[in-house]
This record gives sequence, structure tokens and C-alpha cells, in this order.
Amino acid sequence: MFPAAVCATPNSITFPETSPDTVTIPAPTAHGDANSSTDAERVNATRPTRIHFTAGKPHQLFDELQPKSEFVVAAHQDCASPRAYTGETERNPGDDHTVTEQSLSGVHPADATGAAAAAAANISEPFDDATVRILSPEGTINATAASEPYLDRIRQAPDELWQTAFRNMTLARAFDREGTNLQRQGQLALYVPAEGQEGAQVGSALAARPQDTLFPSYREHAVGLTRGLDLVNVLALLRGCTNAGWDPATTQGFRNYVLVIASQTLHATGYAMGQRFDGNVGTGDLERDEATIVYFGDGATSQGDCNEALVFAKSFATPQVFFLQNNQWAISVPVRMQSPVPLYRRAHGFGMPGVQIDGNDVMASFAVTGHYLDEARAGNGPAFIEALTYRIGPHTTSDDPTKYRQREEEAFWRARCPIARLEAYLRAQGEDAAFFDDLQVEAADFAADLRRRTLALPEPQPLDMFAHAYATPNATIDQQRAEFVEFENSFQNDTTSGGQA
Ligand SMILES: Cc1ncc(C[n+]2csc(CCOP(=O)(O)OP(=O)(O)O)c2C)c(N)n1
Ligand SMILES: [Mg+2]
Repeated sequence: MFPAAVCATPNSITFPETSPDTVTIPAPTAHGDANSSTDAERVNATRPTRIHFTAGKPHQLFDELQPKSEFVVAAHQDCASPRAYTGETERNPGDDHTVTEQSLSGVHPADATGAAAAAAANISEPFDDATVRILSPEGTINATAASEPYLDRIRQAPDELWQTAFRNMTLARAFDREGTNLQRQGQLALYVPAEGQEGAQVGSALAARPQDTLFPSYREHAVGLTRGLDLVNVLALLRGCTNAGWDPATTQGFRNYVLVIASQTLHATGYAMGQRFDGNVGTGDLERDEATIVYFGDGATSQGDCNEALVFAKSFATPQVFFLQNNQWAISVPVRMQSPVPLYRRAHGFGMPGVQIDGNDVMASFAVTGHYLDEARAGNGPAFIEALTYRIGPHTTSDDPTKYRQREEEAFWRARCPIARLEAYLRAQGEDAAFFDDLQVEAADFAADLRRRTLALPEPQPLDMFAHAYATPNATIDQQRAEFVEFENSFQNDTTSGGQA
């Protein structure tokens, strides 16, 4: 999916004033659906092309920010953006290098207008009577009947919990903006936005105990943040400075990102089987009993790995929560293509509880995840939570969702921002205005600090990826390294399809 490099399938990538060369990579033939491209295009698209990012020139604003980072750019069938690297057309207010002018929560007036358009387009919420919803989009407690079994957890939650939730969500949103900006300025190979999914992520992460283990995919920045992950680790990964991630011992069991869709569901089930075999389940000792959460997407539910993980989890009664973030899109594939029934109902076929929550409701996420984590630790086996949310941004910064979905739909979900509703709730509870103001300042500092530390990271060393694949010498890796070196050297005199672009 995300190679060690940038994904791009533009018609042409041009940096007019930075180099005389133009890099041309075949474009997908229809709406970014690379599956519909011809074999020849696909073969061509797999040829990586080197681009020297010296993007300062077209955008004077970035002159002082933009050093000469260098990435290998590999065209890849995932990527559908003809505009991602084409210069001015990519500039928008969100690309600014500071977040201080942007509110990190709340509905922008433009979004409110969009919500009206969404209403006109007859877009409605996809929930049903079985959906657990507690905090309404307006920020009032308006619990559905399906929420009843979980409400005690909200009644018993201290007020500070929601302040913490709001803070983490706000910082995660600031991280998202900064990550996108850094990528647009050529400082990251790729960024993976999580805007809109903060409620699902922070609520579930806050429900976990320190001894629990959390397996993410690649979009769970807010979960990592909540577990204490220094998010510069994510940026280092996306800048190509590291090939793995971080030490889970320092992140309260928050494991490394994976890019192979659904692979983490198997890792999690295997790990949770181990938790059971080790006897750390059902002892009644709150400090000892452990559980595992695995995060995955709607697209991942179509993978064999995910279904195998569910079978093994049930067979071995693993202490596990399968936390599906149904953001309604698997790149350009809508969830309705993946399943004719709500995804939470699939869990019933595996013989485990399956519950749908409003994924933009941090309270529902906290309460339901807490319930099933307790069940898991008590030895009552796995459960499946579908957090029905929405991916507000592109799949990655290499994607262009305007090619495949309606703006009205985006506006509809933007108006259901998980952060805005918690802010409304907190304000109605009498939270001091200073709390929100201070948090905006903290978020700006947080983002600026991450930017500073990202720019100070050592230059990526491409050959490092071969160094740590195996502990002992390996003939295949040696051969791949030699091929890579030859490939790199081929650029030295190449002015046609690579070189400076
Ligand atoms: C095994 C595998 N198949 C295909 C891909 C390409 N791919 C990358 S992201 C993605 C969509 C994943 O969608 P979803 O599971 O809904 O997660 P989201 O990105 O929406 O968070 C696909 C198919 C991959 N990375 N790994
Ligand atoms: Mg998805």
C-alpha cells in the first residue's frame, strides 16, 4: 500500500521552477480506480521515479521552510490524485504551516452552509435503532434505548475525563493539520489524515487499562497520543527516517503501525491467545487481567485475515475487542460495496457480540469499549464494535476524494464533528472559556514543536531498509540491496524519467 515512498498517479508531476525536468507517471483511467487501468499502465506505474523536492520556489511562503529533501516516489495503484504534487492547485487554507488561525473544533460557517446542501441532497444518518448514541451532534446527552446497558459508565465518569478527551481530540486534530502541511511542503513522503475519527479513537483508548495492548492500523494517531506515544514517531515513519516504528514498551502497549490491511487483526488475536495462555484473564485481579484491542477499517473486513482472526478469537475465547472504524470508505470504494448489511452484524455470525456505535460520539465509544474490555478481561471472550464514522479528509495526501464522492456528503459529516459536539457539551456544563482558549494555544505549540523536531530528524537513509530486515545475513535481501543500489545509480545520468523534477 504505502511503499517506503510516496504514492502518486498523476498525469504529470511538474515542479516548474525547481528543475527543467518533468516526471510523468501514468494516470488511472477512470476516477482514480487503478483496477481499471491497463496492464501496460500498471507495469509502468510500478517503476519508481525519483523526485527531488525543492518545492520552495513555486510557493514563496515556504522558502525558508523547505530544504532539499529527497524521496523516491513510487507510483502505486492505491493512489488516485492527479493533483497531489502539482503545485499551486494544491494550496488551500489548510496548507498553512501554522494552526493558530484555525479553530481546531467547532463547525466553520462554511460547513454549516454545506450541511444545508447535504440536507438538500437528502443525505441522512445511517444509524438504526440498535445504534448506541449518547452525545448528540448538538452536544446534548440524548441516549438511545440501545445505550442503556452502557450508561452507568457515563454516569460514573468524572468530569475530568471529558476534559481529557477533549484535549486529546484537539491535539490530534492539530497533529492532523500539521502532518498535512508538512507533507504539502515536501517534508513528509505521505500523511494519513484521521480527521473526523477522533471521537472513536480517543473514547476507546481512554477505556483501556494500562496493561492492555492496542494494535493499530495506520490511522490511529489519536489512540497513540492517548497512550502516550510521542507523535514525532509517526512523522519519522512518514518521512522515511525509520522503517518500523516505536518500542511498545514505551507506549503502554500501543503497537507499531501496519500497512498490510487487516494483518494486525491476526497479530492481535495471536497476542490475545497468549494473554489467555499466560493466565492473565479472568483472575478477578484488576491489575493483572489483560485485554487486547485491534483497530481496523471497513475495507479490512473484506480481507481473509480479518475473518480468520475472528474465527480464532472466538474459538480460543480471546480477551479481545475488535474495534472497527467504519469511516465509510476504503480509499475510493464505498462501504456499501463491501457489505449489504451493517458490518456489526457480521460479528453475530462468528458467535460474538456485535454492537454499532455512533463513531463520532466519544461517550459511546468510551462506554461500549469499556464494557467489552471488562468482559474480555473477565474471561468472557471477544466482542466486535463498529464505530460508524466518516473519513473527512482524503485516504492519504496522495488521494483526491473529489474524484469519487460528493462534497455534500463531506459537508454532512463535517457538521457532525466529534470535537465540536464535546465542546458544546462542556460549555453547557459550565466549562470555563479559558479552558478552550488555553487549549488552542497548547495545540498550536504542540504542532509547532512537532514541526521543529520533524525538521531536525536525520536525513532518511534508503539502504537502512535492508539492514534490519533479518538479524543474520540473508541472500535474498543481499540481492535486493544490490538491485536497489544499481537502480539508484541509474539516476545519476538520467534526465528523462527521473532525476530532478
Ligand atoms: C493486503 C492489502 N491489500 C490492499 C492494500 C491497499 N490498500 C491500502 S489502504 C486500503 C483501504 C483500506 O480501507 P479501510 O480498511 O476501510 O481503512 P481506512 O483506510 O479507511 O482507514 C487498501 C485496499 C493493502 N495495503 N494491503
Ligand atoms: Mg475505511
